[in-house]
Amino acid sequence: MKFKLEYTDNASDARAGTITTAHGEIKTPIFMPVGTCGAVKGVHFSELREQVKAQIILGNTYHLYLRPGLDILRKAGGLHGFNGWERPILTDSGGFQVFSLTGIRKLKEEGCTFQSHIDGSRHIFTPENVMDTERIIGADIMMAFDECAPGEADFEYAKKSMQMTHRWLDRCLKRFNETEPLYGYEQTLMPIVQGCKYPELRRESAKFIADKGADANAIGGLAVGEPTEIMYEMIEVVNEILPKDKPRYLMGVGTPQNILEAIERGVDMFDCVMPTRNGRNAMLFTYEGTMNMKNKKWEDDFSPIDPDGCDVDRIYTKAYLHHLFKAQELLAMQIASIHNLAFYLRLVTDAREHIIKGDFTQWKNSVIYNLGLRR
Ligand code: PRF
Repeated sequence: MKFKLEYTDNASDARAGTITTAHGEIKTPIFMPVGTCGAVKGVHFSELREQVKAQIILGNTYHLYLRPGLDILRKAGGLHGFNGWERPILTDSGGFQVFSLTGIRKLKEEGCTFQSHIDGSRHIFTPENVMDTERIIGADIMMAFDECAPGEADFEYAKKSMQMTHRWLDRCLKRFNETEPLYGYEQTLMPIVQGCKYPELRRESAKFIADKGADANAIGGLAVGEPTEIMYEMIEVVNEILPKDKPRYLMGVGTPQNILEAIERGVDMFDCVMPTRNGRNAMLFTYEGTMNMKNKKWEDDFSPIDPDGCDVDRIYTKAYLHHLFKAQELLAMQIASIHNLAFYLRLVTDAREHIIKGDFTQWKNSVIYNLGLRR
């Protein structure tokens, strides 16, 4: 994987660049739709390509390992072969899902034992077997196996957890370097900075990660319940240390506001379930803030969802979408998911254009103002 840093903003740390992978280019800043089980919920790949204009999607090691399982994935030629998505894929390592989805789990130096949320069966994830699994899934970008400590973790817990994530990273790197891609194209391993809300730990972690010289670096352990201002401060502390010539990925973030603030602080890549999950709950994101499509006020609003938006935004009216949600039609969730993902991609594409044009901060401030208008 290569990264070309093309523009840096004069007034902030915002940057625009191009990542090149075996499955094509990604223009940054970028938002990556979440396709946990190998599918972006409610959205066909044709819609992801043509309307959303997604350049890369996410898969999840935890979910794909449990179902369909490694035998099927290997036989299919990896996730690309299985689901037919031809563009880049990134896999999260399960380092977050094991901790957030499984009730009973045991964390040890060796790895993490857990019970499947599907059938209760017992499994263990170690840095080594997670690397092997991510090789089998065959994503262009494989995330390291980490512990995402709870937002409220005290300093001692946070420190021990971060140190273990660092030891796990060394084991991930060793296994990654000892193994080959299975399907004939290059994969890259992305390490993850941890350290909770403690600047001292964040600095230590960022130095440790930067020293590994990876092609790209991630910031984990944020947006887990800490105040937003603390999250922004941690991003600043970490980005001060992470190399400027490598992409930076803020995991699991966030609202349109969060994404713009993080871009301003030098983050290049994002993912979040919010556009699809909230979309399925009738919430639409727009440049004027959010809209609840179940609200009666849309009942007789026959204007398009967004005259400047993607196909679904121009084809369907607000009144019709309101009706579909009321009638619990599946199409409601599909339209809202496509709209929201297209909006998120438009947000990062617009951010990129303004970084290139040189007026990012000004644009960002006016967008943040407008995002707060409706509610
Ligand atoms: N680690 C991993 N995946 C993640 C996170 C993390 O810390 C987060 C935290 N926001 C989201 N997804 N592996």
